[in-house]
Amino acid sequence: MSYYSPTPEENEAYKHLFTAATRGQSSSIGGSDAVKFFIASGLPVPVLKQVWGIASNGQKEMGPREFSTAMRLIALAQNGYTIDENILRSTEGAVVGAPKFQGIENPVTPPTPQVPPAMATATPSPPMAAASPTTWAIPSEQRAGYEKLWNNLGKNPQGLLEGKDAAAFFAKSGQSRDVLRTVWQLADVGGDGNMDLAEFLIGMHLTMMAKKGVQLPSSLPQDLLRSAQRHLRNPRRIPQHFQHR
Ligand SMILES: [Ca+2]
Repeated sequence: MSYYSPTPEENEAYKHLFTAATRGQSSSIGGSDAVKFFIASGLPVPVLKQVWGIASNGQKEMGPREFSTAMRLIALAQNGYTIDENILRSTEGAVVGAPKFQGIENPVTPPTPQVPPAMATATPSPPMAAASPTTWAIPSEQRAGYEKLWNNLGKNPQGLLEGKDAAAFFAKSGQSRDVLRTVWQLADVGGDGNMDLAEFLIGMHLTMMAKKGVQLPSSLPQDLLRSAQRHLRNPRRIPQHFQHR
């Protein structure tokens, strides 16, 4: 069974699309109606068949949950991902927004690109640009979200997130190249081009703050560094220079 858990924004968009697909008259949609609707995505029919195959979980009708999964798959395909059996897992956290269907207006305008689910729930963005924070320390509930993201990322044999994978991951935040460069410079404390967990936590938190409109610091705040090191289960992963603080 494979299901996608949409972010709140995606959920709104998917619900709207479900209503559009069923004309609000049914709590499920059958294969032929679904394909008729899916066609408006502009994707090739073989891709749509794959979408149906994965999302329907072998059922003849799709309820909202299966439909949401289909919407995720279509959005991924529209963003250039190749749909396969493992696509939901391999794209966990990927930011693609809601799928687009010709002739169907999406009432929810999700910020494009959206943030990965864990980032989205970690902190609600305030409507206005935030002032400089009084502390850069990572609140524990946000930290838990960041760690979850970390756990889902592929690592090299040393347990490190490689630079190119980190770059691809942080690019999904939708932040500008300049911001991402600053995040990387501050977060790769060890300067080895890879990220350990502590460095990842720093990178995540800086990215979240930048998303909230906070100006990033020019050097790494000590309270951020300290909070990233705290509660590490495997302190041996911390680069040596961390241990002097
Ligand atoms: Ca590093």
